[in-house]
Amino acid sequence: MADNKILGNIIEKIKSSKKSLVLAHQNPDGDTLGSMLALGSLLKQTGHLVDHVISDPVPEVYRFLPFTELVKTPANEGLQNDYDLAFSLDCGSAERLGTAQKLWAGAKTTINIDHHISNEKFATINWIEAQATSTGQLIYWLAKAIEIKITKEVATLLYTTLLTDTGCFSNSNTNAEALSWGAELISLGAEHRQVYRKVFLERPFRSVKAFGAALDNLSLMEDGKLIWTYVDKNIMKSLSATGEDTEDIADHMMRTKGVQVGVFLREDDSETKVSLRSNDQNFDVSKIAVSMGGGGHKVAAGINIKSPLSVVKDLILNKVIDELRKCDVKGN
Ligand SMILES: [Mn+2]
Repeated sequence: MADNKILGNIIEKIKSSKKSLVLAHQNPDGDTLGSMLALGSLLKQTGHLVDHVISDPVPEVYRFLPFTELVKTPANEGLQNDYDLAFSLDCGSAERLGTAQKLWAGAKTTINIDHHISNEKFATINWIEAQATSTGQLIYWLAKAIEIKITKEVATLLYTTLLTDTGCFSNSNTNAEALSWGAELISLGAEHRQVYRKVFLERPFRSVKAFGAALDNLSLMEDGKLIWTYVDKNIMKSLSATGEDTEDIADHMMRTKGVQVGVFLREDDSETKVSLRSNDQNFDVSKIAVSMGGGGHKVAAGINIKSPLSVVKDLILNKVIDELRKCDVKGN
């Protein structure tokens, strides 16, 4: 459960303030976005004037969510930097706020709400709950504690944070508490079928076609332990596809039975984006990514390399094969 002392401080600040800024992280995902929009709505119910700001535009798959039309970029001329409170949602560090950092730093009080244990505690008040399923769960606890009615729209936003951070109730965040919280949100009117369809199923035609191209190019190496594929710049151009259109490919190819590591390459005019995946906790793809100037987690990492696909392909596959063979020698 929530840290009641910190939660009490936040509620006190909300009650004694009038103007708030709510911020999500760069390249927003369902948790940061859902938490930020839900908090914005709750603050408005308490009488606050609220600005919603993100460094990057809202991804197309999330534009069906309530209140996304309120989101502005930091360059928006209507923003006056005179906030009583600035809230950062689901960001591990101030850098994750991107170009919104200036607005954040200008607020009288900054409040950092997150569930990542690695959070850098960069605010006046830091509310970090590592056991929470999503940052959205902290917003739910806040709404309960401050006794604000959770509307159907807020329930839908919070359900989105839950569904995305549990990988549709499938990853290690999925437990009895996550499911019972989901049940509460549905009883509060969360549009659960729409969230699932929009975020996880429905894609533009160009995205489905790019997916097809990637499936067509799939190859196995190293006795089926390594899988890799690509979408080159000609295909991307002919489909008018963007990076968002190829986001599902890396995870999808990892469904292949027997596969330990996966590499997905997407080429554009100036660079090649590498996505690495691992099905094996002992094979840490973030190490490979970091060694080549990228970053990420054990099981999912990425690198952007300013070279054409033909060059990056050999570079990355050789590196992964090296690591796989080392891993085999160690007996993993
Ligand atoms: Mn999260």
